[in-house]
This record gives sequence, structure tokens and C-alpha cells, in this order.
Amino acid sequence: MTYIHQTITDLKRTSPSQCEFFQAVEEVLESIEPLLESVPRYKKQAIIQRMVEPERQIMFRVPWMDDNGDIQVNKGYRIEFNSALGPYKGGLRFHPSVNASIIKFLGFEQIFKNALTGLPIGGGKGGANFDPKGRSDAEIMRFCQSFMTELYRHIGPTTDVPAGDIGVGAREIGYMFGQYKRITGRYEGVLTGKSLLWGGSLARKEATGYGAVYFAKYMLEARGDSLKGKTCLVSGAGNVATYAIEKLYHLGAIPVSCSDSRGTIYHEKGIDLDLLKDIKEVRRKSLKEYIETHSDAQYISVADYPEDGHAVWRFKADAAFPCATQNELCVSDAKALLENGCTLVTEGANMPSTQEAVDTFIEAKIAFGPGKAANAGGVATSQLEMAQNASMQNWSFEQVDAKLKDIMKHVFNIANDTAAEFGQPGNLVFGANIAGFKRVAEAMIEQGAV
Ligand code: NDP
Ligand code: 2IT
Repeated sequence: MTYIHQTITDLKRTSPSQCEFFQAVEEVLESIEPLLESVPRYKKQAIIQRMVEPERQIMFRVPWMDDNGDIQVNKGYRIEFNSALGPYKGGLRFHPSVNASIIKFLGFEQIFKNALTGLPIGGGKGGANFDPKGRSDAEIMRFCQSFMTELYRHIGPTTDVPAGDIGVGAREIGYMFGQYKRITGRYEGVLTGKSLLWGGSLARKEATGYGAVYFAKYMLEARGDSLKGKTCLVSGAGNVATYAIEKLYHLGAIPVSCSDSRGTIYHEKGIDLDLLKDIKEVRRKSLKEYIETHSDAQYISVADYPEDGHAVWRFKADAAFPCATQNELCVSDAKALLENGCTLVTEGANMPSTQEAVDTFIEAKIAFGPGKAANAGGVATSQLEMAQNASMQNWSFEQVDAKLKDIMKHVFNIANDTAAEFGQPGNLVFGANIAGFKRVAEAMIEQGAV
């Protein structure tokens, strides 16, 4: 058995039943195998064994009262994975599917993503198996307050700085910030993704979607191509999907789809962005409402999805931007995309493509931007928010957007150059994993066995 396989076997024995976490670990470890053979200090220093074990895992009870006066209980998590490069940084996810495996996979990916940005941020992730759907604003507030009543003791502006993820946006960040301030009496940059009225950064809301599209643009430029006129499939209808669609329009592309957990909208002449924002950001309704305004659009409900795939990937397009959730694009979706002429896939979500789907794209040599590189714009702009908070400054939208572009260019260059250096030109999965790993590993070695 190889060293890598032994490490994975040991991990499966000591942390059983965490399939999403194993999936994320296997992908990274398989990429770095050649590096481990050529740099003996990584094995001697047990870098891999230390990297796959979080520095600290916090799990807690979140009791809260619903509008009927009944007490509900959820499970809360904060996984402080790796602080070699800076304070733990990563979002909070509120979704019924949240468990230790999901939060660990997200925290593990975050370590390398944050390293690729070149900024001083470590990796962490948290959340709860709370389902915000159908909950009143008062219930959301009570849940967020209860969640923060435990979380506050574990976080701080120089130790661990959470932000949003699925189910956590500016509203939830506001309620959590208010509770943190009330308990600690401190007004400080302990969360990012804050409202622009009280410490948030311009362009943070847009950053992940915009950043993913900038990344796609750089991938295409390296191939002598551009986004102009390209038909693009986008999945999701939340923060990342919405602002990916917006930036695609800015750059002359035509986004023709979006989706939520109940169904997909396909609109050949291009998604109506104002309507999408109104349905999802303002009214928090189902995408199905889209066809009430646009009878020329199609709505395919989840019940009608092909059994082994997802409707959103079955339309003809030049490019695909999965921006919803993990494993939302499987191998049959990947094959359908390729058959329909798709030559670019950019992951706005975290680990949206299954391992087999990723292998299919790499083998086809299309432009494939893995999530840990392509969606790094969100966390990078969170770090810009931290910098503004710490220096008591507010930068303009243009300043933040210019920095975001530079950071995405850096992420693309380092992944692309590293892939070429290690003999797999164009393979950004490989390049991103090796480049991210090297930065964290070298920092860990310099900081000793901690
Ligand atoms: P939102 O909660 O704003 O939106 C999530 C979207 O995905 C919604 O349309 C939701 O549908 C859909 N979705 C979520 N879970 C599922 C599921 N199990 N099946 C089908 N559809 C689902 O989240 P974000 O846009 O912030 O996050 C999307 C992805 O991007 C996630 O993978 C996240 O980790 C990643 N990401 C987010 C960043 C950020 O800054 N926000 C940064 C980097 C990555 P519905 O509305 O019906 O729930
Ligand atoms: O997955 C991610 O990078 C995020 N959800 C954003 C994290 C952050 O700290 O802004």
C-alpha cells in the first residue's frame, strides 16, 4: 500500500463515515503524491497526517424557541482546521444536510483555497443542520442568537473569523454580529459579509460570483479565447449564482439557466437578472415563480430530473458554472455537457463535481476551474473586509473589485504555472492542489510541530 493510501485508510478508520470529507482529502492527496516523493521532509514532519486532522473541532447544542413556543434543537459546528497561514477563516452553512463530514470537507478545502489567495488566512468552517426554509424572520433571529451564544467564545478578529455560506447571508450575519457584540461588548471585525451600514465591504456580496467569472475569463484568455457571446449554464439561485450571472452579462456572455433545490429554469434568451434577484434576494420564493413572468422560459422540477443526473446540465451550452452545492454535477452530467459542446467548467460552489466528473473533464482537456481556486474570490474579499475593519477604512467598490481581479489572476497564475512545472500543463486541479499544499506545508514546517 502506498504512503497516501495508508494515510487515507487510517483516516477512514479513525474518522469513520465521513464520505464528503474523504472525497476532498483523496483528491488533494492524490495530486500531491509526486511532491511527497521528491521532498522527504513532508513525510518526516508528518505534514499529511497533521493536515487531515483539524486543530480543533467544536460541536454544540443550539436550542431555540419557534413561533409556536416550542423548543427546537439543532447541532452547531465550528471546525478550526489549520491556522498555519493566519486566523481560521471560512463560512457558516445553515442547511438541513449539515453534519461533521460536510463541515470537515468544507474546512479542508478552505485551507488550500485560502492559501492560493496569497493572503494571511487559515482554514475553518462551521454551521448547523438548521433549515431556514419556511422560518419567520423572528425564528431566524432567535436561532442566530442562540448559535452565537455558544460560538462567541471560540471566535475573534485575530483568531477565527466566520462569514456566510449556504443559508447564511447579510441578514443572518447581522443577527449573529448583534449577539456577539451584546455578549462581549466589543465592536470588532469578528465576522465578514457584514452590512454596508456597519462595517461591511463593498463588493463582498458580489465577490464569489464575480471572482469565478474572472477566473473563467483568465482560463479562456490563456487559451486564446474569451467569454464574449458564450452561452452559459449556471446552477443555483443564491449569492454565488446570482453574481456569476451578473458578471457574465458584464463580459458579454449569455447565462441561460439557474436552479434551486426544487427545480431548474432554462431561458434561452438569457436569465432575467432583476427578476431572479426579486424572487430570491427580496421575496425568498421558489424559482418556479419565474415562469409566471416569462412564459417563454422552461421550468423543470426536481421530480422530473433524470435519475442519474441533473436537468440543468442537459442543455446545449459553451460553458457551465455549478454554483449550488457539493456533488451536484455527476459523471453522466459531465458527459452530457461534453457531448453538447461545452468547453469550460468553472466551479463557483465547493466540490460541485463528483470525482468521476472531474476526471472526465480533465481527460477531455477542457478548461476546468476547480472550486478551491475558482471560488476563492469570496474569502479573499472577506480578508479585504478584515483589512478595512482593522485599519478603520472603507474602500470604494472600484478599489475592492480591482483587488479582487488581481487576486483571481494570482490564483489562476499560481495554479496554472504549478501545473506546468509539475508536468501536467492545463490541469488546474493538480496545480491548485500542489500550490496550495506547498504554501501551507512550508509554513507548518517553519512553525514547528504544533
Ligand atoms: P445560497 O444559500 O445563497 O444559495 C444556495 C443555492 O443553491 C440556492 O439556490 C439553493 O436552493 C441551492 N442549493 C443548496 N443546497 C442545495 C441542494 N442540496 N440541492 C439543490 N440545490 C441546493 O448559498 P451560496 O450561493 O452562498 O453558496 C453556493 C455554493 O457556493 C456553496 O457550495 C458554497 O459553499 C459555495 N461558496 C459560497 C461562497 C460565498 O461567499 N457565499 C464562497 C465560496 C463558495 P434553495 O434556494 O432552494 O435552497
Ligand atoms: O466557501 C467559502 O469560501 C465561503 N463560504 C466564504 C468564506 C469567507 O470567509 O468569506
